Amino acid sequence: PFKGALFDLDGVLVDTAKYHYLAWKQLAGQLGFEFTEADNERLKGVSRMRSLEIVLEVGGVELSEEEKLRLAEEKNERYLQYIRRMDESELLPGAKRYLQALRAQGVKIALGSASKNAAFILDKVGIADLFDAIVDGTKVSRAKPDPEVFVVGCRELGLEPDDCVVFEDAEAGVQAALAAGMRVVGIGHADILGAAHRVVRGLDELVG
Ligand code: G16
Ligand code: MG
Repeated sequence: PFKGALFDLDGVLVDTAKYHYLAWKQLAGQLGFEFTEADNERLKGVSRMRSLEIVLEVGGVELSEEEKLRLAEEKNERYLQYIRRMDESELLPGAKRYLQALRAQGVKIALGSASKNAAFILDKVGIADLFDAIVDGTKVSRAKPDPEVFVVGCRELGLEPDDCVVFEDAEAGVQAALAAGMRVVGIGHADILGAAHRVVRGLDELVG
């Protein structure tokens, strides 16, 4: 019933949130404050620079623009140390099978992620070749809940918004998809993703 599927990365296809968390926590430690897993929830789906601002806000730290750029770079270096070790075993349950099933049905597939490391991660976990288009933080500048990432993804697939379904784990991502005029499947809990047309616990619920 749909021609295009747009997937968020972190929280839908892989759990990179745990590596973002470790990298941010180390950075906070270096600046002399605690950064908890509850604080980390605020970073999901949020861009790298905006994430840094939230982390600094948690620690009550104020820095110059130049210092912030340096710390964001440092965090990314730490994050990449975890990402370089990723392999297919880190795909979330059902992710690869669902992508393959959609392709077999002729559905076009795009990535719609805020991450600047998205293409590298898809490659590491061995699913890059299942995508017809990759739209990530290197291609778009407006963060979710702005619909830009999904609007561009849909256009790159050569489709219209009402041909597309978005798979998202973050509330801001669900809002972005709705603002783009698309149907949305929330991945996670209905208490957070209630605005989605349907909510499942994971992609494994969608494959037989
Ligand atoms: C992901 C994560 C965010 C992260 C962002 C940018 O978004 O959920 O926590 O800050 O990417 O990542 P990077 O520092 O690699 O550019 P998404 O949209 O894939 O859920
Ligand atoms: Mg996500």
